[in-house]
Order: sequence, then structure tokens, then C-alpha cells
Amino acid sequence: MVSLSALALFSGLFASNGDYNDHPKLEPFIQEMVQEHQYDPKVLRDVLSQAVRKDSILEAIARPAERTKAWYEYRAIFLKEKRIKEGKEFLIEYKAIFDDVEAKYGVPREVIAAIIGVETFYGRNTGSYRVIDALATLGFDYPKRSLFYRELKNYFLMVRDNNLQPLDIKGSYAGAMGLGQFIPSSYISYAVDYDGDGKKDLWTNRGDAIASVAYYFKRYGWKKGQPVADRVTLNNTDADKYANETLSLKGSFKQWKERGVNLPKNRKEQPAALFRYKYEDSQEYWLAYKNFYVITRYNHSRLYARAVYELSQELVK
Ligand SMILES: [Ca+2]
Repeated sequence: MVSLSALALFSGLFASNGDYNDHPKLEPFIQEMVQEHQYDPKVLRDVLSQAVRKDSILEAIARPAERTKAWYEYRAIFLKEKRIKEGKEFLIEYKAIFDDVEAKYGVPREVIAAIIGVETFYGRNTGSYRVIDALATLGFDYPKRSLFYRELKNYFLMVRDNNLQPLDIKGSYAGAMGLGQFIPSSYISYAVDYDGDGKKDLWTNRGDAIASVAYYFKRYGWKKGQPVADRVTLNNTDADKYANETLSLKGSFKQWKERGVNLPKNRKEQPAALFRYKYEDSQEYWLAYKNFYVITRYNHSRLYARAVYELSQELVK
């Protein structure tokens, strides 16, 4: 059996200043970037030679809360008094920005604040990993690497096109950055320079970060003034089998009624999905609409979307 200290010594002997100098995927990556994006290979080699493989990242990505926790456990993480209180303060402190952004993008301030609250506790925990380490580790050494390999490419495009320093940027273990935890492709597509200073600063600039989350929601089709979800009951236990089938809005009101859902009163006909949420000794059913689906575009999880929605409701109580 090889001890951990022997492994550390081994990697210390063979890595000069980083772990990717001799990685078999390094040269193909560089060649693709040169061919696809006319990227300067010297920059890629220089930056990637300083990337460090983080085993803690490979361990963290294997157990995300969305997959390992029941709703009542997941909910307890995000619907805490402290997160609600600080969210209300966040809305007050940046009221002028929220007034402006809400009017411009049509996305309610409490939804934007809830996203930032769930993602980073209103900017307090934006991540302590170097993004280059996170994306090199996941893009080169994670078995399900294709998304991260693409994001590593996008990261290099993002830093080149925005004059950012690739070795300095910090983020989550998955390479998500700033108050709203944007991955590089999201930064490229949805980051906004709200204050017009020529930089899209999602790490420290509240206006840029808040407007970028709003723009993300607008682009994914947020419907201003429309509902997110309603709690419902079932009049037929068979209906349960249609719950949690997919995040897509696969049924009409007529179909959900036929399957045994007691439809909410005074709600106009619209496509919907049915979700089941487990508590310790019970469960709830929710009928979710387009705006709920838009929240799942931020993180593909019915637990995530409901936590964001519930937190948003608490912020305006
Ligand atoms: Ca800016």
C-alpha cells in the first residue's frame, strides 16, 4: 500500500511548477485552441504549466447536494434565518441598482437576490479555488470531463477577450465565478457591464453581477408578472407516477387534471410540470410553470429551483 506522503513526494518530484506539463491531453488541447480560435500557444503553455491538479475538487464534484439530499435536507441549507435577513439587507443596500435592473430586464429583484443568496450568500462565498486549477483538473482528469474541457476552452477565450489574468481568477470547485457563479460560457454569453466602466466584473461589482443574473434570466425566457409554481393536491394516487419525470413542462392543465391533479384556482391554462418534494414524514406536490423552468436553466435541479423560489418569497415578506 502506498502512503499519502509517498504519493505527495512522487507528484512533487515529477511536477515542476504545475501538474499538467506532461499531461497527455495538454498538446491536443493546445492544438485545438490554435486551430479553432487562433489562440497563442505560448500563452496556453505558460498558463497551463502553472495549473495544479486538486484532488479535493474531484472529491467534491462526486457528491453535489442536489443529488445526495432529500428536499427537506436541501431546503434546510438555504432557507435559514440568516440568509433571509441578509437577503433583505442586500435588497435595501443595492435598491437603486435593483430598481433599474428590474425595469430593464423584467426579472423580479427578489429572484435575482435569491439566486445570489443561494449561490454565494450575497457575495460572501464566491469560491477560493483558482479557476485555472478547477477547470484543468476537471477538464483533463475527471471521468465525465467533456463539459469542463469545453469550459476550459471558454475560460481562455473569456480571459483573452476581456483582458483578465488567467492565473488570478478565483471561483468554485467547478469553475463557477463571482456573485452569481457564472461558468465561462455563461460569462461570455450573459455577463453585463452595467456601470459602463469597460469591465464585466462579476466578482466585486454589484451592478455588473446583479444585471448579469437578470440578463441570464431574460435570455432564458423569464415571463414578467407570470407565476412560478403552485402547491397542489392529488385526487388520485396514480398521478404520483407523473411527478419528477422531467424538468420540461410536458403537460397541459387539461392533462394534469385527467391524471388526478386538483388544479389551482384562478390560474390560467399553461404548460406545467408536476414535482414531488419529500419531507421527513410527508410529501408535497407542486405544479411548476415556465418561470420555474427558467430557474432550472441556472442549475438543472427541481430542488434548486424551489429553494430559489422559496427564498425569493421570504425576501419580500
Ligand atoms: Ca462594469
